[in-house]
Amino acid sequence: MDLVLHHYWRSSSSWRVRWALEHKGVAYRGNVVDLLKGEQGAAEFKQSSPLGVVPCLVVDGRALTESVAILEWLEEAFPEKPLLPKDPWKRARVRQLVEFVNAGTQPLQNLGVMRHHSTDLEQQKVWARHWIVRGLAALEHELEVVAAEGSGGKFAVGDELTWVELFVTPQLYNARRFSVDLTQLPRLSAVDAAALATESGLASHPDRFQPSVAP
Ligand SMILES: N[C@@H](CCC(=O)N[C@@H](CS)C(=O)NCC(=O)O)C(=O)O
Repeated sequence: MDLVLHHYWRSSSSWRVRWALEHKGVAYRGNVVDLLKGEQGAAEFKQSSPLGVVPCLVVDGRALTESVAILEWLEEAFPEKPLLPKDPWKRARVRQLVEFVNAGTQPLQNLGVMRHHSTDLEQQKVWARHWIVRGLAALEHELEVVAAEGSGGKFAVGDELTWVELFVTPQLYNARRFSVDLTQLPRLSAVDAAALATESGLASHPDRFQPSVAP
């Protein structure tokens, strides 16, 4: 199977997919789409990713976008080292927390949305911070609910890495870029620390793909 991942080093949605591929030990070739240069808007790239966003995983010539759909496919095509718990209720919790980031936070602070909101860089940051603070507060609250019902553990849901960390840690990485105060988020911070201590978390980290340090 031939896998090509179109991604960008600092894109949080790209990190989710790099992380899942690393965790499962699935080999892929990477292709950088430079978001700051506007390469995501190129007509050729939009044939594969009509919204002009990364990530885009091309599987034997077939392009798949949307990180949740990609992670679902990876889970089914490569069931070894699962990133979803077995228990149906815990799986539902994972999907719920993922959507807090995927639908409720990241789309509101995406590059294209920030630029549409304002051309002023400071105004863009104020906008992004607002939605990130809102999303992270909701996540922190819900992690408490998950722990209280007995679904918690070393990671957000249970003692194994799940999709939650693949969404939460990149979102916290964004939060730091936008100077969001994380001191009131102890549960999220603990989940983040545990996630960043995993091999796959480090191997897929944006720092490793930064153009100046990338091999
Ligand atoms: N829901 C999409 C989000 C993709 C997305 O927003 N990607 C961002 C980077 S994290 C992007 O490519 N932005 C380019 C732009 O806004 O111009 C997914 O989960 O894959």
